[in-house]
Parts: sequence; C-alpha cells; structure tokens
Amino acid sequence: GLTACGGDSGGGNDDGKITMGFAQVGAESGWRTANTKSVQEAAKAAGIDLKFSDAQQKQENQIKAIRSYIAQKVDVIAFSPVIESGWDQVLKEAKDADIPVILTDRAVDSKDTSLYKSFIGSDFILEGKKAGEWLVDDSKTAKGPVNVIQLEGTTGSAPANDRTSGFADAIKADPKIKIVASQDGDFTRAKGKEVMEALLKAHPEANVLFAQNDDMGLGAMEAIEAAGKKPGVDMKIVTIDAVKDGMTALANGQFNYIVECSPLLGPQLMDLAKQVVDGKEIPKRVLTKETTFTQEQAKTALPSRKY
Ligand code: GZL
Repeated sequence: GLTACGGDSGGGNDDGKITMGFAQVGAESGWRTANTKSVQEAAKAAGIDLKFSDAQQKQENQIKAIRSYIAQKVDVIAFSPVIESGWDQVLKEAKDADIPVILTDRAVDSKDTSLYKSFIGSDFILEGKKAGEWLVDDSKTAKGPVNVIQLEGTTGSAPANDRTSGFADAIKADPKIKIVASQDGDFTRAKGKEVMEALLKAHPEANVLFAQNDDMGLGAMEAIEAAGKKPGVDMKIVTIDAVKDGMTALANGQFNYIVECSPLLGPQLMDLAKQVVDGKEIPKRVLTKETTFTQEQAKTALPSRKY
C-alpha cells in the first residue's frame, strides 16, 4: 500500500491489512471443502483480508481469478493449480505486477521457479508409494493373483501424476500384483462410481481398488456393492486423503487402508504470506505433515478428526 508521502510502505493496503487473492480449484471433494475452510479460517485468524474464488475445476477460471487479483493490486496471490501445466503466462503477469505468488496443495510444472515464492503441500509421490507398500505387505498372505483397479485423480493434476508413479514403483516389489485397469475419476464420488461400474464389468477378476482419494473410493464402493461384492473383503480398498467419510468407511471395515493427505494448509500459508509481504525470504518448498491409517487406527482417531 502507499504511505502519505507516496512511498510504498511494502506490504498491506492503507489500513495496514494484507490482502490475499486465493484462487481455489473447486469443491470437488471432502478434502477440498476442508482445505477451503482451513484457508478461510486461517485468514480470519491472521487478520488477512481474503478474496476467494472457486474455479469449478476449470483452469481458465483460475487464470481469470488470478488476473482479477492482479488488477485489484492484492498484496499476495495463492492458489492450488488444478493441473500442472499452462501457468507461465499468468504467473509472469503477477511477477511483472510485483505481486508474490504462493502455490498451495498442487504444483505447477513451470521451469522458471522464480514465478512463485514457495510451494506448500504434500509429497504426492510418497503418498502413492505408501499406498503401494501397504498393498505389497498385505499381499504377502494372498493365495491367488492381486488384480488392481486404479481410479486416478483429475488427469494432468500433480496428485494424479505423482500418486500413479509412486504406486506403480512400490508394487514392482511383488510381480503377482497387477494393475488390470486405470482410469480418471476426477476426484469426485459421482465419477468414481460411474467409472467403477464400467471397470467392474470389464474386469470381474479385480480384487483390489486403489482410489487416489477417499471420495472416488466412496463412490466406487456403491458400484462394488451393486456388483454383489463386499467392499473391504471381496474387493480390498486403499485410498488417499483420510477425510471423515473415508475414515468412517475404514473404521467400518469397508476400506482397508488410508494414506493421509492433510488439507489443513491454512495456518502455514498465512504465515508464509506475512513473511513474503514483509520482504523476507521463505523456503521454496514446505512439506505437509501427514501419516497413514489402518482400520484399528481409524477407530481410535475418528472421534478427534478435524475434517
Ligand atoms: C491433494 C488434493 C486432492 C485430494 C483430492 O492435495 O489436491 O484434490 O487428494 C482433492 O481429494 O480433490
């Protein structure tokens, strides 16, 4: 903002409050709802004036929102890129407008890393790896083949790309584990159910589902039951996120394992934003703390889950 004498006081608009423009992916999953809540509550707690937009999972809407934040001369922009590519132009416009950008949750594949100040989010490759390692361990006692249906997240998104590669790497440890089908379920329950219905028809031999988020797993569970198979027993289910509905399915024995992906990035984001607006150097990469859950651990953790 500008001080009386016209010099720029650095961060914050005239009443000294920092204004943040946040361009959210959408409202596609329980994870996203919890992530939005975390960002909005943390902004309030930090005294940051938040401008918020929901892009309905469309990149062009996120780009439009970022351009509007640039036009409004916000102090800092943060967003979760719905897909990895196609951001260089708009990020350059933010840089030319001298507005720092912080990536949250998902990453971009821009070669020029000066286009953003930091990326705060999970290690999605590790998440996929943890899911695969659980399946390798669980398959040690399997008599017959282990035929996996994989429901991928939104095509082109960092979590889909990285969870797919992390999982594929981990299951190489046991050649009897095979991915018999893999398809995009767009991280939603509806799409997860629809795709699973088709894949179950094409692959009656499948006995494991790896869903790259709880919501697709929950949608797929309806298709599994409709096909006369018992989720968690005839069809083992491993997912990623650990949102309340997923943890409930896990505690009920319908899911078998969940790799946590924490959406509670709000407080760390606001902390980073204040530092960057004050001109401080911030770490280029901030990793989210997260764990994994078995059915027993879910029963214990469920009552105190924040999301
Ligand atoms: C992961 C996040 C993913 C979640 C999904 O950090 O981008 O998007 O795993 C959400 O539930 O839709």
